[in-house]
Amino acid sequence: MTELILALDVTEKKKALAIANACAPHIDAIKIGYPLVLSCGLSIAQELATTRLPLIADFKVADIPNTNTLICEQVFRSGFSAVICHGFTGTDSMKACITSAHAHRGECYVVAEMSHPGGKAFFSGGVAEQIAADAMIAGADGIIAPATRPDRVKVLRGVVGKKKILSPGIGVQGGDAAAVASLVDGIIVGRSIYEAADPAAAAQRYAHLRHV
Ligand code: NUP
Repeated sequence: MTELILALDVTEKKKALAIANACAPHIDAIKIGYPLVLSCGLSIAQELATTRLPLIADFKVADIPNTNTLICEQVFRSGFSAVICHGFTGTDSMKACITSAHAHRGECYVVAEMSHPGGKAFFSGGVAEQIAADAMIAGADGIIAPATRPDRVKVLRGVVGKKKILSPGIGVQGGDAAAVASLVDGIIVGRSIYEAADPAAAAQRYAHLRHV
């Protein structure tokens, strides 16, 4: 089953809560990043608890192990159920996030390759494969791989096997949800839903991909 994950990158609390609640019946999780947390605070996680959906903290944590632990402890104490970290920092830094996640019965996803055009500059030449392999060794629950490059998702699937792949880059970034949904465990959609005139209807339009 492929989950539909809403990337809630809006910065106005009222709007964020309204969109989340309207979309909730059609989605499986909400991903929150710096835009919303920096404008509303970590307490937004508690306010979104009414949706009863898992909340993923997309902080792309990328520091030394001790700092990563301190960051992740705040994330999980705030009510998030998963965190996204970077992998180029090495297995010790990744492990700090993974250990913190698992101590809180949460999950940790590692960015293997980014979806934007510039993502090709450094996440190339075998780097993404190595990050994905290291993430598996470190015990990550899954990776982030680009919906904008389904061929790369297929390659990275070969590295992570049955572990989860969550995939952003659909819609505004050019990725085709239908082309990638069957390859991954979760599609991440932001602007195509939250910028729509009717976000709930937009989410519903992706909902048929939830069970492919
Ligand atoms: O490689 C990545 N690409 C990406 O777009 C890794 C990410 N975490 N994201 C995030 O996914 C990005 O920060 C945004 O929150 C979401 C995609 O949003 P949109 O392009 O659908 O609006």
